[in-house]
Amino acid sequence: MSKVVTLHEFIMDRQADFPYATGELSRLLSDIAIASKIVSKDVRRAGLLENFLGAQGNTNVQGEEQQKLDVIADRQFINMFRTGGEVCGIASEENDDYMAFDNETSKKGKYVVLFDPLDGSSNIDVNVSIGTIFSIYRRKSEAGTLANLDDMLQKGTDQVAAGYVLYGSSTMLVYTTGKGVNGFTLDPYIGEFCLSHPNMQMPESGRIYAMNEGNINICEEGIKEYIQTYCQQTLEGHNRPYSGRYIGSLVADFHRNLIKGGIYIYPDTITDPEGKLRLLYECNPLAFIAEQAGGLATTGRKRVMEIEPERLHQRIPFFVGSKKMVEEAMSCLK
Ligand code: AHM
Ligand code: MG
Repeated sequence: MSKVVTLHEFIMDRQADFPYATGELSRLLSDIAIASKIVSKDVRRAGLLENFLGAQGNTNVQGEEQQKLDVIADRQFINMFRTGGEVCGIASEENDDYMAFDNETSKKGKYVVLFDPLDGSSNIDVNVSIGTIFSIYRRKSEAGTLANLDDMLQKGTDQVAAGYVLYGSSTMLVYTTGKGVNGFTLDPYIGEFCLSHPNMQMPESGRIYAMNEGNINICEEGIKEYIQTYCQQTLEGHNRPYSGRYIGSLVADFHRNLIKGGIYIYPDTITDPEGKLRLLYECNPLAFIAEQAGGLATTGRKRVMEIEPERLHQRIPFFVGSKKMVEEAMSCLK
């Protein structure tokens, strides 16, 4: 039997990859793991607890209805970041503006975190996989001062680390620091994330496409062309063996495609001319992981990680997954 490697051990071992590391990033990743264990516990028991399921009764800055668990997860992560000492400020999909932590320890923190506390909100109440997505940057402002907007609006290529936690049939944490992608499964009996998916590689091509096809008539023609030409069966035969699989939780659709090969598409539409997904909280972190695993992430025209962000809640069209499939989809766009 091979030795069990816990996330904590793994993070400590990998710290040696960065000769000047002071341990702060390691501590931050460990804090994220702890917060996500608490959120995982809440997600697992939500149906049994009062005030955990259903709508919170207000909308977020993007006009979307917040769920109670969105808010619970958001508070849990913010609390961890505020008290951890490594983070000087955060921006979350659930909050209108970024937060600069004003306690003296946090002001010295080197990092900012941008995150979506609970992705796949529409699946919370129906016991379908949801997740947390996070992205870590080194601050640009001087240590000891308050974090500012420029710290938050950095390009994806500046990410120091990124990852997600999937609250699925098991809870998994997948992350990268730019040296490959590794996945850890939460062992509920010992309460530890253990290395289960070392050095994850996204297959170069796959057989799964994920898109909300209810939007097909309000997308540009190239999307329809891609789906019809590359993904769907023809009457004549079974020459295009793709399967449509759309969970409606980006993090779960992405995770499946990372393992099995596939493409996820959320293009711009007539009703959402910029697309739906958020550059900073969803697209950049998953783009970093996709690229580190050999996949691609584009807007259909441009590499996601090279976009210069203009606004915190900026949305973009998103094509992510197996390299060959994303290239095929892009070739259909004029
Ligand atoms: P959320 O962060 O509010 O949950 O929104 C993002 C989600 C993605 O997880 C998912 O892929 C997509 O929105 C689903 O949108 P739609 O219902 O329009 O297909
Ligand atoms: Mg989301």
